[in-house]
Amino acid sequence: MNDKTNSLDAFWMPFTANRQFKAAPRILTEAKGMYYKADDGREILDGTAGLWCCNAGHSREQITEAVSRQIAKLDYAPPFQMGHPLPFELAERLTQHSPEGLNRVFFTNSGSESVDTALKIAIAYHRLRGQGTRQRLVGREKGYHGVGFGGISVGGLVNNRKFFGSLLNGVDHLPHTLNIKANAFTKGLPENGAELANELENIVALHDASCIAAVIVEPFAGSAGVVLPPEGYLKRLREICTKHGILLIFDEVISGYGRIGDAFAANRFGVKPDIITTAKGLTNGAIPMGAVFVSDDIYNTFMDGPEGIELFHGYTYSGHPVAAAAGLATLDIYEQEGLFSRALELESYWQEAVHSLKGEPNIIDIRNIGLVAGIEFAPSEAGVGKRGYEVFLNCFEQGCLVRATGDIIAMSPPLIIEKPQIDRLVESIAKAARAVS
Ligand code: PXG
Repeated sequence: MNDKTNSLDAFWMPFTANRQFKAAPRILTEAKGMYYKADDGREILDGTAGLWCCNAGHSREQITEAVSRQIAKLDYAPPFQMGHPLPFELAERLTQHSPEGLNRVFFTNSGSESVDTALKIAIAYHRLRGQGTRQRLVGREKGYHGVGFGGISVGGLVNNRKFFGSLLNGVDHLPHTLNIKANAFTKGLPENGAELANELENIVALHDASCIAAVIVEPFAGSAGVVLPPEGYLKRLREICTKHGILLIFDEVISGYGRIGDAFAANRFGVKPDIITTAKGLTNGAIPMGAVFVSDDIYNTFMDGPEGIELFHGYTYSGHPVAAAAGLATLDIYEQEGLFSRALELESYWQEAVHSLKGEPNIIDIRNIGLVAGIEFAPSEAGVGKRGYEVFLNCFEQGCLVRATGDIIAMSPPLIIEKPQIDRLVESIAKAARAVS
């Protein structure tokens, strides 16, 4: 046997430049509160809540203890034709925060599974109502809905699609809403672009509403580099969906659990979808879990169907006891510490802080909502994404973790962040912008 101890070769890292990383690795070994610790002992201020998931900060004792207790008490129970208490309790508790009427929860293990679950439920729902021709799905350019075949088909990021063949049939895409020319450096939601939702009418005109099952969008796009909905856009989308009997799915894998100052972006924007997909912040990132919220109407349609199993869908780990325990402890923290409204409390401070970067070298747009910011750099001559990556590396050297998507730096810190830490994150980007320009 070879001595492979500490070799980085075997692990094929996800969404990572493996060769580049393994030549100069960045390894995190511990985390507490707002900080990671790297393997060289440095403290790293977390500007990304891990990957948009550790909303209550890291290694929270309540979660650690709940998980430890649960794994010792009931490590696993089959979720098909059997039950255990925790997912019932968690679903009930979660629906106290979901939009009115979205009171039914299907558990998954990730955002990608939540998305595929939602798309399947939407198509099956129409079939049960005698509208089986409604099979088409509508996504949006720049959308990210995870990496399942359903998710990449409705998604709108070319690199996530182009390698993987013909994808799902019967998918259309709305235009994205990023318009830097018209909206650059807008604080909060951009004014221009609500009419882009009308494009759905053209898709309906092309296929007929009787062929369309659902529209799926992120209330704001995260992975594409923080693309916000123009004022009035989501309301318009809702109106058109309602008019044509099309289900509206909000993918809140990033926007859920307090990211923009409410438990769900749907609440903050005052627009009620028929289905909400979530994951990430559901368990504070500690244990993988996702949840799909569906309307009573959808759930009842299945319950009024033929006797027996109503939905032939589910995962071995749907509602896993340990994940559900993490979810309950996470929700306790969110509620006890008022974290669902904290992003709103900090929003204006955050907004002014990130917009103070205007004028730093090569910054062409700054976008923000809640505790989210996207800082867009002009691409360098070396190629698209190179400058963004250099800024990310420079921030990391300074002890700050931010996320680069192409030439956009995204920030989404844990909701427990304090103002001096906001200042520090912003300063690190200013310094990086000057250093790499
Ligand atoms: N939907 C949305 C809106 C997401 O943001 C997923 C689905 C998929 O979730 P899972 O748990 O299957 O990964 C996501 C994931 C980034 C980044 O850099 C964002 C995600 C994942 C990785 C990186 O913005 N979001």
